[in-house]
Amino acid sequence: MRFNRIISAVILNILGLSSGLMITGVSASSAVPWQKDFQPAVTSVMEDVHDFHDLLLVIITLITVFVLALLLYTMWKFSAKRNPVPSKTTHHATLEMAWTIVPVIILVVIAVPSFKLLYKADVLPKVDMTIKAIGNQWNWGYEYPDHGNFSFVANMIGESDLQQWAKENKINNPKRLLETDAEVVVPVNTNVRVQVTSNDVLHAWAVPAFGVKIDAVPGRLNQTWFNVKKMGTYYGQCSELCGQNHGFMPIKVRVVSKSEFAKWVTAQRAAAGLEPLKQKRREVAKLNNSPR
Ligand SMILES: [Cu+2]
Repeated sequence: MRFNRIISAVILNILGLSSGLMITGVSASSAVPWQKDFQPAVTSVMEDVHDFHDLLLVIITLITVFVLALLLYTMWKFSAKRNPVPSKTTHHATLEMAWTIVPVIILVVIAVPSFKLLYKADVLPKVDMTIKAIGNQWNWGYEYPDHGNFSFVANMIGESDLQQWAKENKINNPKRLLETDAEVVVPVNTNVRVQVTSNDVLHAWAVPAFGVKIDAVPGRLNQTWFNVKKMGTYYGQCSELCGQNHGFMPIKVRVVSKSEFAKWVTAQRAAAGLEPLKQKRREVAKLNNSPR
């Protein structure tokens, strides 16, 4: 699909819609000024979204150019000047069959990768760990049920506090309206299930670079998954109009190595007053080995 990506880049550039991101492959974890194309993909689902988008852009461009050419040709060839006596033909069986069957074929060509992608995004593979995101007016709460069920709430760093916060946490170029006081941390190359729900109204948990966007519905548990291939910090936002502070409940996910994740979990468990994981595992092993 690399070919489609290049063609799509060319088309977007001609239309003046490209930020140039995809040609240079510059990595960005959040939206950049004047960006029109997607953020770079860091999961295979989002890579497939890119591919599908590129395929569609090529198809619609070909159709648009073809229809435009037909229109121009018809306007020129059958103008009153060149064609003073119009033909009275009203039906043409072959032509009518063609303009029915060809679009059907095009739709089938589009439907196959579309359903494949829907299925891939919707059906969870074997998951390695689960996190839970809970929408609140106006922040996101998180739980780590596989790691002792510690939880935290991530609030946005307000604009007035941003520079001070960045200085204290030694962060260059903090992102306005995207930074949070607590981060979701997940390990790289791991199938992570995200369970999403809400405490009050509809919200949506979305991280564009992951190709993830799922509604947070009160009283209901939705789930999706991602497997991030590249370590880094990725940003998303609540993507369901949820009220006056809808634009101020960002999502910040830090993807780290597995060992760094284990260290983070240990620190979170300690902060929550839970015993370290290893000790607990040893106790479970002892229990399993003891005679019953
Ligand atoms: Cu919301």
